[in-house]
Amino acid sequence: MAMNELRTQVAVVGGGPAGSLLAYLLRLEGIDSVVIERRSRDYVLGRVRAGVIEHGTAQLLRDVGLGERMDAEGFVHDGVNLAFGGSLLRIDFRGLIDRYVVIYGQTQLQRDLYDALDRAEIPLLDESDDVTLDGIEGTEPTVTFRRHGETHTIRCDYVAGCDGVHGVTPQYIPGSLRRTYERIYPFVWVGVLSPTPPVNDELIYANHETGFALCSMRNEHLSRYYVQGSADDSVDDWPDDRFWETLSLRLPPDVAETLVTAPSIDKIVTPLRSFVAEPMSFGRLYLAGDAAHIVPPTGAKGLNLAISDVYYLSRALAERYRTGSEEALQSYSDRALSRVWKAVRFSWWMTQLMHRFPGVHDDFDRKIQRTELEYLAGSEHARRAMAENYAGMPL
Ligand code: FAS
Ligand code: PHB
Repeated sequence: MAMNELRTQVAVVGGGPAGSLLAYLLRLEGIDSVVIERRSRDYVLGRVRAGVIEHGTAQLLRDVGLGERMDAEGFVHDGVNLAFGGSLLRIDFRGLIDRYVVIYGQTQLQRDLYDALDRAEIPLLDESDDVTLDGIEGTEPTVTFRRHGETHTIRCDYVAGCDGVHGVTPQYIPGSLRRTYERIYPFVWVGVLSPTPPVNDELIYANHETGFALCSMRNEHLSRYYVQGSADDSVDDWPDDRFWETLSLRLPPDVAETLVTAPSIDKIVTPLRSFVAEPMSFGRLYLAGDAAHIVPPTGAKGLNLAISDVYYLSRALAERYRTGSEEALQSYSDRALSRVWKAVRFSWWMTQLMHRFPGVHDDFDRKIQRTELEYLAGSEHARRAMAENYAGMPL
């Protein structure tokens, strides 16, 4: 591809799940795009992040031809478990609302997405730095960036800001228009990937007096575990021994006794916060995914929201190119935010329900937490509400 001066219909900044899926969905609509990614392809493919694909998201991926490896390698889960008071409470998605989730790592999905871009010959310009936008209030915005020592400019009709939590595109929404909403949680998640069989065949979210824990997995030989840590913790504060001891303490005894441990093969410390920036569009710039909103991973929503955003955006762009109407583009932000806020609420609710809030929660708060869990245990309606949020609200 002759570089320096490029022309495409949609310039996509960011080659994570949002950007790469958007480019692929646009191609299915006959719309050309170019993906500009700061990191190397291998770096992006090496990131270990989310693990839960919502019912509707899984169906969307199948509908657009991206479900084959997910269905071959992913695990359909009909429910999830909450651990408190030494036992498990199962939330039965299938029995309550006839839905399920698929356990399939974001790492694997990202691989599928990059393979799809390659098959469709959609340019993924990785290792692109210093991205700047211009002309987003006009009809031919540009994206300028440096790649392999040269400066390039892409002229386009629209720019999609899919550059995540540290992205540059959100700054092109004028501060006078931008409203942000944030909640920072006073703790972190310490995440471990271990070459061990999962302790349970479904996920376990544990509320314990010493803190939260989560048991997830990637396959029958690879487990993904998290424990709540202090807000100022770093990976160095969590040697494997401490991690396994804390996880084991926070699980019901009959579960903990079957826990298989091994040296971790990946370890991260990730802060938890809720963040939404409105609006998600300005001029010819449209934001999607973490570039516009962040949720604590407690509700397993971050990846799924990135996918629903680009589903709406791709359909709005398709309508524009098919009919000339910009109506769907004009309502994109409101439509995406309506679903975003429902996921933000649920992620906040799950986080409030399952964690200890040092220096914030008092005895009253802890009694409310326990009562909420016991209400779930005693009310099918309450479990149905949780099931429909966890398995995913309709697209
Ligand atoms: P991403 O951040 O995935 O992708 C943005 C891309 O843009 C990145 O590849 C980045 O390199 C690139 N980029 C950034 N700035 C750029 C620039 N200036 N120019 C070009 N490219 C640029 N979600 C869950 O549901 N469960 C989890 O357990 C979970 N764990 C997470 C752990 C971590 C450490 C992080 C950061 C996120 C986690 N998430 C989790 C959320 C995560 O899955 C996101 O929701 C998901 O990756 C969102 O996808 P994108 O919006 O594409 O953003
Ligand atoms: C994961 O498997 O990484 C995972 C699962 C559920 C969550 C968060 C992360 O809520």
